[in-house]
Amino acid sequence: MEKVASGKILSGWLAPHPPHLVYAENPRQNAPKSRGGWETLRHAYQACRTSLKQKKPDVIIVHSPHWQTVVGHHVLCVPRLKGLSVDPIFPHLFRYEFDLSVDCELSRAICDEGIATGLTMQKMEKADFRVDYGTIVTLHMMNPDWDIPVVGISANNSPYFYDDDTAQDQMLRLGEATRRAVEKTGRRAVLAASNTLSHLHFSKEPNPELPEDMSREHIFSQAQYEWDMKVIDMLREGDLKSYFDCLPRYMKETFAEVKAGSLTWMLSAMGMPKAGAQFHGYGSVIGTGNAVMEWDLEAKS
Ligand code: 2X7
Ligand code: FE2
Repeated sequence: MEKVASGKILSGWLAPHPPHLVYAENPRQNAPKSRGGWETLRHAYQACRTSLKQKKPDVIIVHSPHWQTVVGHHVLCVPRLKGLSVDPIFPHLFRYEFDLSVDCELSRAICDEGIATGLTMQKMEKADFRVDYGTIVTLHMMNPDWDIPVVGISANNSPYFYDDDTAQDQMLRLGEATRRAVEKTGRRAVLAASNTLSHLHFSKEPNPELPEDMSREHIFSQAQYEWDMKVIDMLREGDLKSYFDCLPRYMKETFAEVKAGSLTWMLSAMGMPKAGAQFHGYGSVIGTGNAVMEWDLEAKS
């Protein structure tokens, strides 16, 4: 896809990936079947589906915590990827036949821009690569028609062995590199930060006979719930300073999955928007806290 006009990021979504959401929806691609469940989150994703139909972006770019890479940030760079993706913890809920188109020109541009800013970057060019469930669940929940090309970016774990600040700083730079790549390639892009919020969870399924038993689903602790509400409020108000100030404590006290960097990457790519995010829904999945939220960069303030 060759374009010369300056591209832009149209919107960004906090788009969590518990495999339970796909399981509950019973799409043809997923082998396990359910009686439903987790409706508040699934209904929240409906807003994203409607928005994508209206905006018709050229590409969705997703950063996933479950594609973990040790040496640098990797970017999917195979035009068509097909195969079976299985959640290693919840194989009884998620065995999904994926078939996705990758915008490789944009992938290459993100790699080049990342390298130019001093990041270690790698193009993932293995034709039979098995795409992680985080990438797939987020993309399925956003666009079950799979009719928009995608770019997937990995979560580089190594900086965290050094410290959280270094890791988050890399995500800020990766976000800026992503924005420059979108602009230079002329793409109209939608971003997805594939992150759960608070992430302490039950170590056993409350009802193994019926994983979708909603009478047994609840947040892990009141403290975790209060943290999530505080963070959601900051994001709704566009108070990113307070958010980044409390991020180290939030990550430590709730094991928040934003530690993987997806949300930091997305906020940076969007230029740290002053306008608040729109909140579409919150729900717990096996005790974790999950919110679907939207930054519509085209909305009139
Ligand atoms: O990866 C996940 C997650 N982030 C949250 C909840 C349940 C399962 O998987
Ligand atoms: Fe996760």
